[in-house]
Amino acid sequence: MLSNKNQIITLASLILLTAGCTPTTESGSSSRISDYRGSASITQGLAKTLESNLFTCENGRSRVAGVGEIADSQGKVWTVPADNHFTTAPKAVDLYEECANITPQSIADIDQASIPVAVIDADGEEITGYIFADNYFELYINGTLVAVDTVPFTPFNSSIVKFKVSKPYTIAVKVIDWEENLGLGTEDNRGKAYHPGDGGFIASFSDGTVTGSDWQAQTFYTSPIYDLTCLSEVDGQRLSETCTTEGTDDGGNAYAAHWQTPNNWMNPDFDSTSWPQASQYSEDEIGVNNKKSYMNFIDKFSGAGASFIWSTNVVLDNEVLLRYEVK
Ligand SMILES: [Ca+2]
Ligand SMILES: [Ca+2]
Ligand SMILES: [Ca+2]
Repeated sequence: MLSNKNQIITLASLILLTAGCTPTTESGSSSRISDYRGSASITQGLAKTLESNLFTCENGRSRVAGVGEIADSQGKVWTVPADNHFTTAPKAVDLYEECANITPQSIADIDQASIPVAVIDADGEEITGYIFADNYFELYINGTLVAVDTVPFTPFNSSIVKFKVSKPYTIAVKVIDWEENLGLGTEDNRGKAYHPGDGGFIASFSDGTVTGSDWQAQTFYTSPIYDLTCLSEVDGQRLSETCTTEGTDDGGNAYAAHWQTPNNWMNPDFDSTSWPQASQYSEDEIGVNNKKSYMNFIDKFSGAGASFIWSTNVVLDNEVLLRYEVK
């Protein structure tokens, strides 16, 4: 019976090939996992929910920020949107967080002297950082997890951190563009059930350090992908520039590309020479002009000379690791 069935499938494929057609997968995608030749592990479809929601807004609306897992064809299990320390790590202090009723008009309204200081080096310089992430960040200084974002998904918030460290020092940041449809890289937005959200990260520090294209950015999770042939890799860059970023109402069978994060990626001695330089994005591209959590403190962001950064694809790359050495 089985061999007959296989013969029928082979025959059907031959007929399609003869007719000039390529057999498609059940999802209608024009590629199969077995045809993919890149370095990523590929998963397809919705992840299993492990944590239904990490954050509830006490004062307003927030998108559900869940965590899930999904296995690839080798059986390796991937956490989506990414492994994170939201429930266990020290939280950054909010500059602006409407769920907590923290809505100052400007930096002048912030009592900066009261911000706790994370001590990396007791005899180091005390440095203040101002951070806005779409959607979530985890900040490491010299390998120590100093603070994580208080809001994993939405509403958009902004943060202030203080740490004491001696130069040179390494800033390493995990940023996550969160997702509602776990494993699919999408959210219900703009009239589409599977709309790919976008990311973006900007920060300035009181020692003059700002985000820009001299930072490094590498992606570890890219989704949604509907045609695996749009993924490519050049000189360490994990590219998806020809992949569609359009929303759809039929995104349940999307593919996702995953790469293992190195254990020591946040440490000063981690060799990140193969990582690409960060890509810069404008405020218009990230869409912050209606976000008070950004605009009320704009002099600490673009006004301080910082630029929005991400990997090469601010829409499809959902887990990105950033590194920068302050000399
Ligand atoms: Ca956030
Ligand atoms: Ca995205
Ligand atoms: Ca987002």
